[in-house]
Amino acid sequence: MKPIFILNGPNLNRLGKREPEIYGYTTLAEVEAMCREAAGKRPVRFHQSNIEGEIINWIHEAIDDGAAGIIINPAAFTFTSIAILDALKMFPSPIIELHISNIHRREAYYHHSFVSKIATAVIAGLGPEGYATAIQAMEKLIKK
Ligand code: CA2
Repeated sequence: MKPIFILNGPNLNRLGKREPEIYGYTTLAEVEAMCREAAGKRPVRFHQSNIEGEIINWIHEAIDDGAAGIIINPAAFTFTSIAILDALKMFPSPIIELHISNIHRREAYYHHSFVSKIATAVIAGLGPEGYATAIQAMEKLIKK
């Protein structure tokens, strides 16, 4: 069974330790465990980096390994990175852009996503549980 990649951008390694009123108390390790449980038999490659190039390299890996889908929370790179957008354009299978918070309720600089230009679907505002929702939605997209 082909894997899904779950990619997380800068500062998300600090999840659960800062601004819990926005992001909740769940840590990224707990999010990863939740994802593996939600995915069942589907292999999950779960990564986080504060470095843009590492995220791009994992997107290339997903392309080369024929991944079934990518769920990506690009964090601040959402609003800045044409390089991540370009890498995602080369991925032929479903892409879900995910945000823990509802970025559209926040400051204006969180409103324009480059990644949304290529994403199959966008999930925002469901808190850390949004990752499990994204995995369920991804399975449906893969079966289409
Ligand atoms: O809501 C999200 O998932 C975000 O992608 C998180 C990003 C933010 O730049 C996006 O606008 C929305 C950044 C997360 C900041 O990292 C934190 C980590 C732990 C606790 C608080 C913030």
